[in-house]
Amino acid sequence: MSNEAVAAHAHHEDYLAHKGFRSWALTLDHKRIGVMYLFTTLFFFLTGGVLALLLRLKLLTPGPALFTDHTYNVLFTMHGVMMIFLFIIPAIPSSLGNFFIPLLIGARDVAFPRLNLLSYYVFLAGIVVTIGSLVSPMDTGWTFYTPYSARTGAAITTLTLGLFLVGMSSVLTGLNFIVTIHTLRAPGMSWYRMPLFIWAMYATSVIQVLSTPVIAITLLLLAAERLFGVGFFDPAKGGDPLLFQHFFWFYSHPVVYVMILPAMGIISEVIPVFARKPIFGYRAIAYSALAIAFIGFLVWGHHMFVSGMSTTAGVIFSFLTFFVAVPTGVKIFNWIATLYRGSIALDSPMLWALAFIFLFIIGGLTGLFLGALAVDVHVHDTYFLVAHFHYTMMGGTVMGLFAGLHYWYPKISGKMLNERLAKIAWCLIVPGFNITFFPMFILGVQGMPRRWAEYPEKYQGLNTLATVGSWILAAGIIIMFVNFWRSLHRGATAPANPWQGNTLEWQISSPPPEENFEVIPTIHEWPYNYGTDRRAHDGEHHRQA
Ligand code: HEM
Ligand SMILES: [Cu+2]
Repeated sequence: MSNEAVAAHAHHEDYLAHKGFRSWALTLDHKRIGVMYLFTTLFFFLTGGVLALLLRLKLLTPGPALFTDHTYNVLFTMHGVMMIFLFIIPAIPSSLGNFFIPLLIGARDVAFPRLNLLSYYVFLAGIVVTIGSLVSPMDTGWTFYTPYSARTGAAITTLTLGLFLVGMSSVLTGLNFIVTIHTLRAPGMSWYRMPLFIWAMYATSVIQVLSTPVIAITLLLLAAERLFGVGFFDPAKGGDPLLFQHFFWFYSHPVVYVMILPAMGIISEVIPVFARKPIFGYRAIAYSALAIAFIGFLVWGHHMFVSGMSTTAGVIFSFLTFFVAVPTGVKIFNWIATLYRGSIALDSPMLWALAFIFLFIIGGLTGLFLGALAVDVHVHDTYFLVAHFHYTMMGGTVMGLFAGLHYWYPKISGKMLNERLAKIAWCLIVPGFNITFFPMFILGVQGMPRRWAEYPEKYQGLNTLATVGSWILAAGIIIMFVNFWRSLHRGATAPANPWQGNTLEWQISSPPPEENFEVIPTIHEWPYNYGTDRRAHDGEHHRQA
């Protein structure tokens, strides 16, 4: 479009202006599709959370209570399946990624808007089929290990089809993002001028595209085994159960980085804005995302130390696992170096970013314990693992998501959140989280196995503490969602740039216009020049960027 044509189009409305079901259901606007993903994934966060509270309620006391052991198995499986496949894997990429990738690179939409909408409907179809498998609910845990999963009467075949569709949606979205980032960056936005959230989403998309087909095929093989009795994994039929675990973790380990990298991307955006300092070590942060994505493909065997894999393989996987810690440590070091001597504003997005750093350090370091072959043999399948993955997934990814939601809420909704409510929620969630999950490290070292519906008396104290913690955590989450909801109607009108950010999304109105940019901006510098006079230092920026 010529500039005049854009100007003629200039009085366009914001992207929320059109109302009505059809305008949403048939939209090709990446922002609306992002919002639809946001509602869908947050719905499963809350539903999975209710299941978690039920699990914890049952574990309040050691003996039989509330429901049967089989029901407990079904509940933790559903909790895991919902949290992993329907919430945490898609949450940040498909909602905030969809909404913000085009805005941050100065594009009017993603490369393939129709494919984007299709991805959403494939995701929905996958959800419907997955939930449909509840007619005969699965009790295998979210990892569906064979041979049990090949034999159980639960509706595993239905579930595999559902997750196959969810995975397909994820591949389509990943492809769309990769092409978008390659082809639609605004003029002047070289790779080293891209915001770090884009680098993170790029690395994430690569993992999604390369690893998801592996789980898709694994699920198909499992379905074929159940439907036609082919012996891939069941030793009774000549199959190999270890093969299933190799396939499963070849996907599922890289996927933990699909969960965490986007959150790290958000943290890299929030910290420089609220510390008013240029991000420290931009290139190191950017490359470490790619390094994490790459090394992530080499370490799947650390989930299988006690599976009967050879000792040599165990030692090699253990050794390689420690390499992932290096780029992760680089990122954490750089965030802390950015904070150092910054002029720090403790607005809610920053509070969530700090919670992320604190909790993720605990999650990451305990991951090294688990990666050490000898230690893992002791704590394998105990509550130590449960504590570790909740610290990384909830303490890491979910806190990163909360940081992103508080940071970008004004842009998405056009309204400001209530800061007081946001802080009250933070003051409940962060301690509540620690009270819930820290005792589990101790329980694990003491030897309490995971997935037990009942436990010996000696574990009661810490279990009761954890359950009480889950109530505090839940109270905080309810307050946070009340804030999200209330601010939609009652929040103050958001200015274009409430946090004085330099990235492109803040240079347009809140909520953004339908076409994002009236004129596609030309980029002259990287977006992290905080605390300096932008124009006076222009020459320097060019060298930095
Ligand atoms: C309110 C917060 C939460 C509480 C109280 C909670 C509690 C629990 C409990 C009691 C279990 C069963 C542990 C076992 O016996 O192995 C569990 C398992 C699990 N949780 Fe959570 N959880 C919460 C949030 C999350 C989140 C946010 C995620 C990921 C995004 C998550 C992912 C998982 C997974 C993957 C399992 C393993 C399920 C399985 O063993 O098949 N949880 N959780
Ligand atoms: Cu792993």
